[in-house]
Amino acid sequence: MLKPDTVRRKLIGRIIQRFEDKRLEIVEMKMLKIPKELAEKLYEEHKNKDFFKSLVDFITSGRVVVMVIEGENAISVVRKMIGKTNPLEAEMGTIRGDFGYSTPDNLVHASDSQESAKREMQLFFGK
Ligand code: DGI
Repeated sequence: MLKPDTVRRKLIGRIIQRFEDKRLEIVEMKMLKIPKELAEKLYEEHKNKDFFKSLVDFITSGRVVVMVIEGENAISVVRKMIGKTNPLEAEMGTIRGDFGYSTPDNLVHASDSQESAKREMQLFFGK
């Protein structure tokens, strides 16, 4: 997912380009403004954390782009490309390392396991 900061900063094209340059395949894509209830489901695992409210407020603050990306080992490849959660700790050369400076506006979200990929595809694409 390209988060609202990516859309606001007009970085959609540059970030998608990186995935395509890596030869990953985008097989589904859409833009939407996430409703609060869906954001709370997406970030369910963090519901008891002190940053939960700011996370939900941020992810619902503007339009996002959600995609299904395919490729061999796509989950680990994409996670590697986006870098660590905190952009200040993310390596240069990663998306968060190159474009980010803080959370929650760390540009992208990516599923971290097959289970979360399935769950998140269901949440956003209904299949
Ligand atoms: O998969 P990630 O986005 O790298 O990380 P995650 O799924 O553990 O957390 C989801 C988002 O929640 C993350 O992009 C930013 C926010 N977050 C996670 N851990 C922290 C955090 N925000 C703050 N302020 N502090 C945290 O420790």
